[in-house]
Amino acid sequence: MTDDLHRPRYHFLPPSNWMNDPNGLIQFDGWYHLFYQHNPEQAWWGTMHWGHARSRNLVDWEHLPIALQPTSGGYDKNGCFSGCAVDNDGVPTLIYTGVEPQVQCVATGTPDLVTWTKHRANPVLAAPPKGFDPADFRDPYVWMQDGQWLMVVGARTLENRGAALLYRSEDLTRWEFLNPLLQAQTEAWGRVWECPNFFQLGDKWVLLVSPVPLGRTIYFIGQFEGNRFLPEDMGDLDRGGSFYAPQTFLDTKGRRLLFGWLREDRIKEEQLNSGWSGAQTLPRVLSLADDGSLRQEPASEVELLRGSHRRINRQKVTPENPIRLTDLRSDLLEIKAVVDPGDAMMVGLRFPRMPDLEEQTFVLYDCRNGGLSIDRSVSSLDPHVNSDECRCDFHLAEGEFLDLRVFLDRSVIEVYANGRACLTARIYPTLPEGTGPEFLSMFGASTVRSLDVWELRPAEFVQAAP
Ligand code: DQQ
Repeated sequence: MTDDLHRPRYHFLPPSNWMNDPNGLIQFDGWYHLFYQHNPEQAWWGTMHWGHARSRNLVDWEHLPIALQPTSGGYDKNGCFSGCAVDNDGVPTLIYTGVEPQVQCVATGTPDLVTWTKHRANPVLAAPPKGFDPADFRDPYVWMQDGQWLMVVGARTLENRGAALLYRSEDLTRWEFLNPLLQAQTEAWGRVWECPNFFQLGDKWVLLVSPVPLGRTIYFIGQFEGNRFLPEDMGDLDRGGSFYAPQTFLDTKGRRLLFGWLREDRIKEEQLNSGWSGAQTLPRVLSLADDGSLRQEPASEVELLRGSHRRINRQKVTPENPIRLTDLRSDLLEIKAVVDPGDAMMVGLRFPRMPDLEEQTFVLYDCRNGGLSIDRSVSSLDPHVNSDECRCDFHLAEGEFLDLRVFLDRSVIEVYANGRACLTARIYPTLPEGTGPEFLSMFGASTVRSLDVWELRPAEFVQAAP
C-alpha cells in the first residue's frame, strides 16, 4: 500500500482497514501506547475493535495485536467503542463503552499491555442517570484526582442536547454519578457529546467534546471547583473539517499530548478499494498562552522525521516573484515560514502538481480580513472528493509576524499558525508528482523573514513478532 499516492507515510495508521478515534492513550513503562477504534474486516466503519500500537518516540510505531474485541453474546457483542487507559497502581486498565445498549466496561492488561481481560464486574455502569438517553452514553475518560477516580462520559439529554456527565469511584468499578459537568446551551453545540476529555492545563481546566452532528471538536476553558465546571472561553480545536474525536494524555515530561482522528474525504468505494481508511494527526502538545488562550504545536519528536533541509533568509516576495522550490518534489514535507505580511492582501503556500498544474492546493493567510484557509477547489481532478474550502478566523496582532508550519503527508495537510490556529484537511491529487511548493504574495508585497523546508522521511512501522 505504500505505493498508494494518498496513503500517508508519517501520520499514524494501521497496517490496513478502518481506523477512527484514538483510544487509551497512555505512556507506560517508557512506551507510548496508542489504541484506536478499528474495523479489522474492511476499510469502513463496522463492528468496533481496539487496534493497538506502541512507540518510543511518538513517530515510529510497532503494531501490536488487537487489544479488545467484542465478546459474542456479551455486553460488548456489537462493539468495543471509545475509551481511555489508566495506570491503576501498576495495573494497566482500559475503560471503554460496550455496545448495545451503551454501557461502560473495564479491562485489565498484562504489564506489556498486550493481553486484556474483561472485568467480571462488567458492565460497571449500565445506564446513564435519569434525564439522559441510554442510547447515547459513551466514551468514558478517567483521571485520578485527590485520591479518587473521576470520569466524564459523553451523553445526550432527553431534550436532545449534548452533555458530559461527571462520576467518581474508588476502584474503577463502582461509580457514583455526581452531576453533569456541562451541557450544550444551544442546539448549535450538538445533540450528543462524543469523546469528552477533561484535564487541567496550567491553572485552568479544559473540556473537549466532539458534538454530533457538528463533526468537529469544541474546547471549553474554565474553572473546576466543587465538581462544577465554569467555562470562560470556548473555540474550535481544528477547523480543517477532517479532525474529530481527539484524545489527550499526560506524559512523564508533563506534556499534555493529543492525537485526533483524521477522517477521509473520499467516497466509500474508494476507501474500500484502497484497503485503508483514517489516519491520526501528528502528536500535538497543548498548552495555555500567557493570555489564557489554547496553544497547539507539534511535539518536538516530529523533528526526528526531518531529512534534507533548505533555508531561505529574508526575501521580499511580490505577486510577480514568488519563491519557487522547484526541486522539492516530495509529498512528505515540512515547511516553516516566518512572514512579515507587509502590504500584501494574501500570503501563503501553493502546492502545484505536474505536468501542467491542473491540480494545486493553497494554504493562505488573508491579511485583510484575518483568516487562515486551505483552498482545495482545484486540489484534485477526481470529482468525487470533497473540495470544500477549510477556513478559520485568524488574526495577527499589530506588528506580529505570521509563523506558519505546514506538514504535507500525501493526502494529509496539517497546518499550524502561530501555535494558536490549526487546520487539517485531506487532499487527493491524481497527478503523480508535485512540482515543488511556492511561497506567494498576492496584491502587494510581503517579506519572508525565513523559510525552512525539510523533506521528511516516512515513519517506521514494524509488526510485532507473533
Ligand atoms: N466513535 C466511536 C464512539 C464515538 C465515536 C465508535 C466518535 O465511541 O462516540 O467508533 O467518532
